[in-house]
Amino acid sequence: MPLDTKVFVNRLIKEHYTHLCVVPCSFAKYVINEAINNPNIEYVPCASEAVACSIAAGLKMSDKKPIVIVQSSGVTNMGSCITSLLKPYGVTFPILTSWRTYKEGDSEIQHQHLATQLPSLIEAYGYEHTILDNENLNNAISQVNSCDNTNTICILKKDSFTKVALDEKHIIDLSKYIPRSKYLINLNEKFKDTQTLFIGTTGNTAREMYSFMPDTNNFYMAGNMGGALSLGLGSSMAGKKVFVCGGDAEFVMHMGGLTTAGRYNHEIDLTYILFDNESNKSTGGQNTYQKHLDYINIAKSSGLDVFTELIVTVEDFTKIIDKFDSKSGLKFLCVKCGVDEETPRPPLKIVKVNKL
Ligand SMILES: Cc1ncc(C[n+]2csc(CCOP(=O)(O)OP(=O)(O)O)c2C)c(N)n1
Repeated sequence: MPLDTKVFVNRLIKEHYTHLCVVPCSFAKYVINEAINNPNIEYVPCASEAVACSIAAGLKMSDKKPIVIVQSSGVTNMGSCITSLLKPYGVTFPILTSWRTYKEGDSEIQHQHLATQLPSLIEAYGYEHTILDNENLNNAISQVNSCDNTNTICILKKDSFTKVALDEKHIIDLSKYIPRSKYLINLNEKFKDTQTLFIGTTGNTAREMYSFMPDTNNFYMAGNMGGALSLGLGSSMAGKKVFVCGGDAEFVMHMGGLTTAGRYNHEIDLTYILFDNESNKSTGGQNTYQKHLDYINIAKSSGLDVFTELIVTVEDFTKIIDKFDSKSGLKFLCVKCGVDEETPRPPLKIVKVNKL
């Protein structure tokens, strides 16, 4: 029996927890929905797990009671914060991580290593782990409380929480935007059977490329979230013509990569297409809450050659892709897109290539 999510979150509130610092994982989707719905705990969407951990440390050191929720793949990102801030300064708060399992053919390649090694990673950080009791609420709450005072990371198993839908007011309406598939089909037409390399970022971007760009030269980066631009930079420095198709959550995860890439503006041929659907589509569609960001100006001030208008039509998309295709440099365009139906993951044998 999964834990009743609303009761679980309300018990956390009763225990005076104040903030949930989160990078979404589908395993924690319903806790995240409840945290967004519930006005008595603050949902803090974070660009990366490193960011989540540092914000939580700042909150805890300032007498608040934060909880961090992340995916196992992101525990790696927290390594520096854990080993060089939390441990030496004796800062503790509950860190809840999903534990993504791995089944050949059924799971993403990014989860293979930690599917067995997550406990060893936690141990290497000098922490212990406990698996959240998803059958007994009182036990679960006391486990979270114990993580608040000790170096213990709490692991969440799949299906630990009952379903909670987002309240209507938090649901994003993207119906006025053209779905991403239409833009990808357009790229497929233009670049089919060419050597131009398309890198798709983790999440639904790469998945949809597999369905809608069958004839282009694609690399599906199902993992290393936030690293796609830098992967593309390396490849373009080696002489390849590269397009990176990214999502808005992936774009910000390691945004420092932009500043490095910008330095090589005049030496490479790389175009970053940001597909902004305002959400983490692949982990449950949570809002990224990034309306405060001006992606185009962020890219511009990092030294990229940007198309200054937000793209909302396939006609404009085609024009600007043609223009960017005909000149080299480090180029950036931002497409506001709607949401397609879920598409299948590319099969492992297609993903698992180590050459671009
Ligand atoms: C380091 C790390 N943290 C979290 C995740 C879980 N995760 C996978 S995809 C994704 C969101 C992707 O959203 P976006 O980049 O906007 O693309 P979309 O799926 O919306 O197209 C998240 C949070 C992950 N794979 N790796």
